[in-house]
Amino acid sequence: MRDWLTKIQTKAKDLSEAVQSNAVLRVIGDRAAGKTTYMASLARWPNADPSSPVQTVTSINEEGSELVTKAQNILEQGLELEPTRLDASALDVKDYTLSIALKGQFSWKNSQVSLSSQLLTLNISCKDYAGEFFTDLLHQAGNSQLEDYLEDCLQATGIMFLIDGTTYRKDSEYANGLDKFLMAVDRTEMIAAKRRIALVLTKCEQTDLWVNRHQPAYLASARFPQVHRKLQSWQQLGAGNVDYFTTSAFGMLGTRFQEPNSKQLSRSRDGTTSVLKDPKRWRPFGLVAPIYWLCTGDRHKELDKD
Ligand SMILES: Nc1nc2c(ncn2[C@@H]2O[C@H](COP(=O)(O)OP(=O)(O)OP(=O)(O)O)[C@@H](O)[C@H]2O)c(=O)[nH]1
Ligand SMILES: [Mg+2]
Repeated sequence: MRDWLTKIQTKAKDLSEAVQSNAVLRVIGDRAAGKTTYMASLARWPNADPSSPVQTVTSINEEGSELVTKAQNILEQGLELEPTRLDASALDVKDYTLSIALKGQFSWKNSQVSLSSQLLTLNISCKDYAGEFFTDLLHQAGNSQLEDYLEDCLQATGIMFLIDGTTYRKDSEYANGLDKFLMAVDRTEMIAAKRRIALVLTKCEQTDLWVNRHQPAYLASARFPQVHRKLQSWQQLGAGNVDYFTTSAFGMLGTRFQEPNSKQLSRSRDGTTSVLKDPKRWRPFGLVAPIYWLCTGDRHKELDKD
């Protein structure tokens, strides 16, 4: 018995020496792709599922706390966040610092406690640009504000490229924007070896996306073939790594018969705008999987099941 207790205590000590992984991220994407809503939902982390590998999401700086307040005062009141403004200089863009704690996993083997994965904390600082930054890439060259943004973006080790999954008609526009972005990325040598780009399809509680949410690479290649091709060839050139994810900041309602927890305000070529249908039962999915991959380079099986 004593022996057994000592083993547990030693493991608990190992656990307290948690592994930390830090990353500097940037979120890019078209107007209304869902970038700010994604960040606000992550910071708020509403109605956490007790079986989720995520233990807590904590705001570390004031900007992060402001996001939580926005989630409570706007999203949870059934309203939309306002579009992010481009007037700030790249250095003044809000930098949200969050800490995401993942649970360690125990397993029992031959009456010994072993840790299959250690407690891990992902510390991220993440800037969420206005969508105009991305659309301007398409139309303007040599604009000094745009150059500043690009320069700032390249300080990051990880880029999250968010696309509203319902905007498949804009595939070629996105591919062009991405082309310009990747050209700028390739111009710099900085930390190139470690650069990762996560393509994240948002609003995947929409039925047509929801059915394929567990095949993100397939969904990206089917819906956004030009974007997918561009990213794949960038990866093949050895310039960096790419992976694909599906998410919804709003999530689903119900357990057996599920329906989107979103009330549509508009749907057009430019995408879908919505608000939460039932804010009390708000539970997003797929928010942490891309961040985990951007931080570690590995996919997290449990987070992918979300
Ligand atoms: N259905 C649905 N709508 C969403 C989701 N996430 C965001 N939206 C809606 O998409 C619209 C745009 O969301 P924002 O988060 O403001 O988009 P953004 O990318 O920050 O846009 P800019 O700041 O203008 O670049 C709003 O109507 C949101 O409520 C989601 O997961 N599902
Ligand atoms: Mg925004």
